[in-house]
Amino acid sequence: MTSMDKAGMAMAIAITAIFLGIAATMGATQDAGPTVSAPTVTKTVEPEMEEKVKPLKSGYERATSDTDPGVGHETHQLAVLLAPSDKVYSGTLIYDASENIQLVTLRGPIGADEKPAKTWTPDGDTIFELTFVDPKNAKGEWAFSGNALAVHTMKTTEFTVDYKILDLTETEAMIVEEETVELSEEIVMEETIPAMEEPAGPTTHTVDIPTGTSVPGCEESNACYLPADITINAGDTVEWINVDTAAHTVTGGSPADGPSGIFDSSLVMADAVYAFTFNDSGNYDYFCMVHPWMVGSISVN
Ligand SMILES: [Cu+2]
Repeated sequence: MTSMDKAGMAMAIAITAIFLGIAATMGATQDAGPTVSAPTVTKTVEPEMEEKVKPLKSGYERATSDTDPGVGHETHQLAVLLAPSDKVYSGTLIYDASENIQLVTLRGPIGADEKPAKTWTPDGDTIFELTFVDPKNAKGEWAFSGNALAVHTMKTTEFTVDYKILDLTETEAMIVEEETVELSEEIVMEETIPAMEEPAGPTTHTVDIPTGTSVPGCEESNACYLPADITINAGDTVEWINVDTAAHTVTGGSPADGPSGIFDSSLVMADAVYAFTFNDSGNYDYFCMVHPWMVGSISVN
């Protein structure tokens, strides 16, 4: 039992006692009949057991996280709720986790010519488009669509999530021309489900600072920031997540010309996040002051 439940129960008992007290008083003043004494309310205090595992509510399933198999996500935890499939799932996820979680869907594998804002790969070759929503809560619901569904934390410690999936549909992935139609239909469907979604206005884009970037090598595949080059709209925010164990910076400018002064994270420690909102359109190069081979760019429409 949570302390919340206990508080609620104590309050219910207190209210009942007050009510019975009033009833007894009224009975006494109205007909001066026999005094009704309120029954003694006894509450059995349950022994304080450390309930580490809460009971699973009916209709829910429980999943436990494991190390995120994604490249560059080794310090994260992931619980896969719907395993990657060639079918497109959609539905509403109801979740109740042991800590704040992020919500993830994958779409793919995608073609090499596609350049989505955020990707996830188990092996460096098979690339999925990643949709990553951080509602900053442990409990809620999410209307999702994708080839896989998972929940995630940026921690190394295991979490559990109780969940159920409402209105789950599975549709065959179609050839590319038809898939466009398929996806737009799903978007319409999602809009009819009131749920926590990324708002239609300015959005937040996530860029990882991957592990191992403190030694040269990532620049060969333009992977020192992931993705290194993204296009956003004016007013959007970019969040850089340092997935690496080393500290890095996100500094506007270039190693050749030095800092532009437009934005500078200063040192972003392991697992820390730096965010900057780009209000003006233009091209913004940036680099890491500590590791000058690390470069990226933000193109703001
Ligand atoms: Cu760096």
